Amino acid sequence: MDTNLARLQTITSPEQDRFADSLLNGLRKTSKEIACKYFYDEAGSRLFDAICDLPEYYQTRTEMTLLARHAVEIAALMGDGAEIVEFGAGSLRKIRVLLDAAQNPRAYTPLDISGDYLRNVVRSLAADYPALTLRPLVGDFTLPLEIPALPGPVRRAGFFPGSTIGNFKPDAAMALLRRMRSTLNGGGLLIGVDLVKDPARLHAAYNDAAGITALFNKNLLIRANRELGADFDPEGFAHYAPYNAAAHRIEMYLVSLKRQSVNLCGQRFEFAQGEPVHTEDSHKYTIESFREMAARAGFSPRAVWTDQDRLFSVHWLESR
Ligand code: AVI
Repeated sequence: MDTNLARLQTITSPEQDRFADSLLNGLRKTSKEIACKYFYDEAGSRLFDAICDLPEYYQTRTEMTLLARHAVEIAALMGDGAEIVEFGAGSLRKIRVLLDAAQNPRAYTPLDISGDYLRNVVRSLAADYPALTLRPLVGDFTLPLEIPALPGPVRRAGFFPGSTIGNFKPDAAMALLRRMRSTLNGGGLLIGVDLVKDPARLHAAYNDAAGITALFNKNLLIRANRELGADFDPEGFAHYAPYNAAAHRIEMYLVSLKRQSVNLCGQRFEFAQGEPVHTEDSHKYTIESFREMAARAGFSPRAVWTDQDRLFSVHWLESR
């Protein structure tokens, strides 16, 4: 038992919605949809880690390089003795480079929707950083959440890497930034944002040759079968992820390959041949368009770092 590792705590929101309700509602719509936050059960989180290592998926390695290159400057902006709060912690790979540079961090508080996955990844972090207080929280950061305060006045620094902000429609992204700002209590936010670029490059990143993104997409159906007793045939759906240039976003779908019906929680859903089920949007920004949105959400955009090819950006936003 690592003494620096607090017990996994679940913080729920009154608005908590369940996979079953969300899926039933989404499949009842005229244009069927499944919310992308349900990608991340344990298997989905592992598939996402595999996506991050794909040659076509430039985001993760580009962001890692930016974080490593600017870690000292970032640590200074976060400040001495800050509590670092990571929203949607995932594999915790990126935080290590910041923790190595951080100035006496008071605590590291990773928040993730997948409790099983978080439990495993925080263990190895606790062993590698024995002097660091770790407070893993299971919760859905897309909903209003109260993060328990540490004793004493502690400045919070938020960390939201990976361009997860892109998975929200612009209005929802702005609302999320506003909520993060209030969670951070006056502290700043370090956020990774994928940039608008050559559509061919974007298309390749979401249609990898090894088919891992397709497995990640279809895992939603496998999860529904396992957790909710549904009878989706994952082979009866195709992964489809075009780039919508006018809306600056990748759109991801599962397209029914045949006319079929699926049973879910005592209800039957019909799928026409060729019918799409929308599963994800991944919006891309320019540096300017993202800074404008952050400003409208109540942040003062300060430093921004990008790579030579302008593939990805990392922003430091101060609370106003
Ligand atoms: C988590 N999120 C930022 C990823 C993205 O690129 O939008 C999820 C993903 N979907 C397919 N590949 C990766």
